[in-house]
This record gives sequence, C-alpha cells and structure tokens, in this order.
Amino acid sequence: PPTIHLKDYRPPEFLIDRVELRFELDAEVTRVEALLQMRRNPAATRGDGDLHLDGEQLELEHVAIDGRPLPPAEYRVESEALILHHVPDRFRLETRVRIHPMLNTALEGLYQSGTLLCTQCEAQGFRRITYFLDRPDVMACYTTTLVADKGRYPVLLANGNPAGTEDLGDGRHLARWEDPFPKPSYLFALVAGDLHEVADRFTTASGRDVALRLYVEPENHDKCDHAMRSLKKAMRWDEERYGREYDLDVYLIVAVGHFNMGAMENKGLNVFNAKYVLARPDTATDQDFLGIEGVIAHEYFHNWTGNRITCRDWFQLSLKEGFTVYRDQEFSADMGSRDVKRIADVRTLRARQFPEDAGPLAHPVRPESYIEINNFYTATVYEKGAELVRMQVLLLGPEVFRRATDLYFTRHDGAAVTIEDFVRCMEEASGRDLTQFMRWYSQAGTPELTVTDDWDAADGVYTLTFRQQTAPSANHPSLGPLHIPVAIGLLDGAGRDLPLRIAEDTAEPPSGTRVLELRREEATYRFVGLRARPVPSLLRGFSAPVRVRYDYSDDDLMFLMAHDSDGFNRWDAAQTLAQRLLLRLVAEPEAAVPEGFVAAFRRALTDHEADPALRAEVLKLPSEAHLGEQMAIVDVDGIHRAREGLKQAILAALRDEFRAAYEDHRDAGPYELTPAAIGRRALKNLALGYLMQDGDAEAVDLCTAQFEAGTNMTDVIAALGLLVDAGGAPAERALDTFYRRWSGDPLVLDKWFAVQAASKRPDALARVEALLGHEAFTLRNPNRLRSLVGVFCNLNPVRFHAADGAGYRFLGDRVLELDPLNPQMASRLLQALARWRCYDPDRQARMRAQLERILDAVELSKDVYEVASKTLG
Ligand code: BAL
Ligand code: ZN
Repeated sequence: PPTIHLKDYRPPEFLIDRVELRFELDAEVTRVEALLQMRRNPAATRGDGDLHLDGEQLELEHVAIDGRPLPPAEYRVESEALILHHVPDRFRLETRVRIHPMLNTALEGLYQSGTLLCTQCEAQGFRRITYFLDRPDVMACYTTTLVADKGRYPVLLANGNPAGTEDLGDGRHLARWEDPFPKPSYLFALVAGDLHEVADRFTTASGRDVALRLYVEPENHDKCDHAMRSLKKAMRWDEERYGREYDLDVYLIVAVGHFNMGAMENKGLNVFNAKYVLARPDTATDQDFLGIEGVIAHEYFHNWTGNRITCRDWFQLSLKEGFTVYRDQEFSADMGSRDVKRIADVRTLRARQFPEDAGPLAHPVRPESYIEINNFYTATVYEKGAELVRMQVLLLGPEVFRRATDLYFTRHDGAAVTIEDFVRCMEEASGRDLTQFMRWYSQAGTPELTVTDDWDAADGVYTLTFRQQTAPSANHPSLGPLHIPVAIGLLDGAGRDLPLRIAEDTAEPPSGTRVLELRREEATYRFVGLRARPVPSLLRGFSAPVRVRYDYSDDDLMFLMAHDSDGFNRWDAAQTLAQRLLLRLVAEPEAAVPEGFVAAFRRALTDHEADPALRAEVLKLPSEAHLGEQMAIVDVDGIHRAREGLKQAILAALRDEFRAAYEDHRDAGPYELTPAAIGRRALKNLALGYLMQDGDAEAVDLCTAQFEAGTNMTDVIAALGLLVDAGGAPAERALDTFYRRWSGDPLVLDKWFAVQAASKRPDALARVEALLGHEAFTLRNPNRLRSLVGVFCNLNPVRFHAADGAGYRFLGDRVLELDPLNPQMASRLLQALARWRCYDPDRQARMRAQLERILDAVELSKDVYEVASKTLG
C-alpha cells in the first residue's frame, strides 16, 4: 500500500460549495443521492483535467453533470475512486449509490449498532457513504434529507438545525436538516432509530437559547443526568475561559453500543460510545463518571477547535486533538482536583506515550508520513500534542495565551489550517519567537534532561546544570536542541520555597516556582544568596514532556514527598522512590525494604491533613508496565515478584494503619460524586487492596461484604477485582452474583469480562480463552473486545508475556480473526507487541513469529500491515 507524505500536500483542484444529500435508509440497502455544487479551485494548479472523487465499497447507480447522465465513456469506477473525465470549471454533480450498513463490521461510514443506524466518518469514512473529495480542506454547507420506515426509525437526526419533517404516507417519514456552517466531510453524521430523548436547554452568554438533547436506547433513559450536567458545565466553561459560544439552535448527543473510538465531534450531532454517556452510581465507577465529564467536554470543545477551525490535512491532526485534549484536561482540573488530574494525565502520558515514542511506531506530534491515517490517533498526537500546547501556555502566561487564542479564533474561523497557523498566533500575541519551539512538533522521541548541581558554601551559590538530549533513531534524526520550559523550586531545610535569585537578575526574583527556558544543549543557572544547600524540586507540575535524570538521595525524595509545595512533585518523588526500590528488588530479590521507605509510606497514609485522593495516588506503586519501561530487558516475572513482594512487606508493616484508613474513609451517607467523596473511596479501596494482598481471611470477609453491600459500582468492582485476584470460592461466587445481576447491561458486563482478563491468577489466559466462547462475548463489539482481549494483552503483563508465548499466540489469533471484520480494532490490538525488542531473546522470537505470521496472511488491511511491518522494522 502507498505511503502518504506531508511534503506532497497540494490544495484540492476542486472545491465543493454546497452538498445536498438524500438517504433512503435501510439496514440492508441504503440509497444515497448526492448533489454537489463544484467549482475549480483558483488556488490550485491544473491537473490532467480529470476529477478524482474518493469512494469505497459504493455501488454506483447513477451519475450526471448539470442534469445530463454521463455515458460510460465519460467516467471510470475504480475500487477506491470515481474518475470523471474533462469536467467543466463549475458544475452540479449528481450521484446515486447503494450501500449496505448491516454488512459494515468496520464501523466506518454508515453502519448498524443494535437496531440503530449511525455513522462514523473521521478520518475517511465519508467515502464509504458517497463519492466525494473526502479531505478536510474541502469545506461545504450541507443539507441532509433522511427517509426511513417510521416504525423502525422514528428518530432521524443529522448535522445542523432541524428544517422540517414529513409523513410520506407509505409507512415512511422524512426529516430534513440544514447545517449553515461549512464543514469538512469527516464531520458529517446521521443517526436513525428508536431512541429515548432527554431534553434540556442552555442559554448562551449572549442570550441565545440552545436545545440540548441526549438520545439513548430506551432502557438507558435513567443514566443520562451526569452527561447532560457535564455538557452544560462544558458549555459555560468554554464561554468563560475562551469566550467561545455555541452556534447552532440544537446540540445533540447520541449514545451507541458499537463504536471504535470514545466519541465523535460531528457538527451539532455528536455520536458517542455509550461508555462515555451512560452512568448511574450503581452501574458506573467514579473513573467512569470522570471519563464521561471529560469526553463530553472534549467533543463539545471541538466545536471551535476542530469544527469551526479544522485541519488542512491529516498530518495536522494534533492541531485539533492536542489543543482539545489540553482544553478538556484544564476543564476537568477546574471541575475537580487540579493535582489529582495532573497526576492522572502524566500517568497516562508516561504509560502510553513514552513507550510509543521509544518504540518502532514512534512518530512526531505532526507525523511526516502514514499508510493508514487511522493508525495515527495516538497518544503522541493526542497527549503529547496537549503537552505542547500546555508548554506554550506556560511560556506565554494565561492572559497572553487567551489573547493568542482570541486571535486564532478570529483569524481562522471557517478555515482548514495548519499547526504553523496556530503557533503564529501565539507568536503574534506574545511578540515571542517560537521558531525553535516548533521543533517539538517534528521531533520524535522523549527528550532526556540530565541535571547536575554544585553547592558553593563559601559564596552561598547553588548551581544547576541541565543537559538535554533526544536519542535519534533511524527514522527520526535529531533536529537539534528543543526549547524546554522547566519549572523549578528550591527548598530550604524546613521544606519552604526559597527565593530563586539568579546572579544576572535585574528584577525581584519569584519565590516559589520559576520557569527556566532551556534552549541550548547545555545550560547552567547560578542561584545566589542562599544560606545552605537547597533541595531542588525539578520539573514542577511536569512542565515539559521529558524524562529528568537527577541523582536524588532517598532522603531527598522522602523530604520532597513530605514538603514540596508542588503537589505533583510530592507524588512524583514518591513514585521515584518506589520505582527505585522496586528495580533494586528485581535485581536483588533478597534485598531488605528500608525502614525509611516504610516510614515515608506510613506518614503519607496517616497524614490526615492531606487530601485522601492524593494520598491514594502516592501509595499506589508504579505499574509493572512502567517498571518494565525502566529496564533495558524487561524482567517480566522479576517485576511481578518484586512488586507483589513489596506490597506484602508494606502490608506487614502497616496492616493496622490500612485497616484504620479503610474504616475512616467509608462513605458515611449516600453516594456523592464530589472530589472529596471520590478521594475517600480511592483511599479506602487502595487500603482494601493492600489488606487483600496476603489473602487474609478477615480481609476476604471485608471485601465480600463490600461487594455484597453493592452501594456503588466503584466499591463493587474494586472488591470484585480483588476477590478475583485472590481466587477460590469467594471469587467464583462473586463473579456468579455479578453476572446474574448485570448480564442485561452491556457496559457493566464489560467490567465482568475485564476483571477476569486483568486477574493475576496463573490461569488468567485459560479463563480468557474460555470466555471467548461465552454467549455474551463477541469480537464485533469494540467495547467487549477491549474489555476481554484488550485488557488481557495490555493490562496483564505478567500473564500476557508468559514465557511459553501462549499470550502472543492468543493475540496473533485474535488479530487475524478480527482484521477482516474491523481493521481499526485489529491494528490497535496488535500494538501490544510494539515493544517486542525490549524482552529477552526467547520472548522476542515468539513475538516476532506472531508478527511474521500476521504479515504472511493473504489479505491484510492497510491498518494491520502498517503496524506489523513498522513493528518488525
Ligand atoms: N476526533 C475523534 C474523536 C475525538 O478525538 O474527539
Ligand atoms: Zn478529539
């Protein structure tokens, strides 16, 4: 398959001013008529005179130009295109095609989910609906007419504002929708089905009334409150923080059960994975509730960052995704606890993006080439992209950043633009030169920042030297030093922040946090006027997506854990301390757990002044996957043993404290979704996790009681997971009870599959394989697939990486089975092998064998081909 390159970008030869679509909807055969007002693009160079329209899996029934049906000599149908010969400079194109939603298992284009019909067009699904210039820089105004059976599809939705309905008298009805805002085809959407409507309203800052509607399958009518509340909060927040108002008369969200991604920001008609809409305290965990708030906000924020201003081409994906992730992160931080949110986001970045950036699928935030764009909806484009925006906010300061985004929204409204256009607005509003900063968008790999220091007691001068390096790789040479904002503090012996006076300062220095701007490979800063050697607090708030190397003593880390005024760095010090000890225990299984470590954990656990949510974060040991990333050759079993052993040692020393923490943090009254209540549950369930570590009978009783009390899903699923890890009759009973209670609720049932797939029991794979045959399992539902196969391959490293290679064979089988059905999901799943080179030779060989087996398959999707071939390298 061909590789698409950024450097080959050319403006489209034709533009489309108006699109009129008419759908005769039916699950088996849908007819799509398209009327396109087209004209030659004055800004493009003339090609061979032919017009190439994208189209896949379409059955062409009719094609006409300006009302004249085309004879076969004037066009050609290819497997992925309709080519019209010698078209005029301005014309009206009519096409009619047939498509088959029920046979669409890839879930791209128009497909069936349950009894609903819905669409997913990003990135290139629209070409599975009609022939089109399916690229984001072709923006048009759409009118959509939907015709369908009234009984089966009483609700008919599309983008824009409603523009009338009609009963056709033959059992069918019709609905018309008009979207006045020009949009690229990837934002097109329609939904048809028997849906329950939840209605609300929102009055915008300028007084416009917007109808808000959530559509769900009827049985989910009572799980919509949280999503609706989140939407209204997001709408208000975007007005207050960015001055952005909503622009249509209606805002619609539909929850569907089959969805490849989390959700989709189609103009005025978001289609959501039901997982990010439906929640009741008894069905959804605290993390689910937070996820819904974040994703609802994310898709809403896209209305300005993505829809009104979109991407010129798919290489610019991070223009909308990085910025929108940054916006949703800040929204969630404002709604809940800022430090907890930052910790969660950095955990995700380190767990998903750092490994990606260090492996064979590494790519810059703005990739230079791709085979299948669906493979580039990555942690790098999304999460690292968000960090690049965050750094620019830090460099500009919040007020100047706001001026810069105002400029961006004014200047580029209605256009398809590039990352340069965004950064230019940052430069113009601030007067700063961000030329060097732009390298962040083109440089793959995680920079390493090595920090050394020196203390001159005689002069009271403390010197910090930073050396930056980004390891070059074959595909990604080093582009030279990056512009890195490093927020630091210096602590005195009592743990207070010191003034950060640099010798050259002319103005009063900040006390607290100071942002240093590194621009060269090496930079030295001399802090003067100090009485004693300070302890440095480096990269506060994780001010740049880098790895910091500084030789802290254990005592320094414990000191920072206890005193750093930066909440993020208190947590990070604890993580570093635990990571260091765990890696020592991997290398020396007999090494003792230092008293100081246990004492630091005791202090964190019993510090009643501190936020329970942060205490829970501090006491959570680094994951096995994260520890593996720190080793040249991952010691799968050694890491598991060390981590389990350390938990055991901590429990032995702190059993009473964990019991007390458990009792002290039980919910006193009914379930509440406040940051404080979420934090209490997190600490309580963390304590329960430690108490269950040695299978102590009393703990099993406590856990069973929590499971049976069943007050909320957070507590129920935490208890169930721990029981399943402990195994035996209590686990089987609980699994059975849970299944009987929840077998009718797909999202809850996903959790039942997931706890078994994540189990640390040695028979986890056997159980997962048996569950493939369970009546409720299907590869065709992405959530179900992720909950069983995805969880096992990505979140159960010790069982997935079993030395006999059975986990790898299991993965290979699933990828080959899935690829013909849903290439996007198959290629996602395959990425669990991306880090194969980091394992011992035996495991490497077994992983490589699966990759080769997959590449040998006769018919492979572009998606899987790209990942498999790049992974093998
Ligand atoms: N645009 C794809 C889904 C999302 O990032 O919102
Ligand atoms: Zn997005």
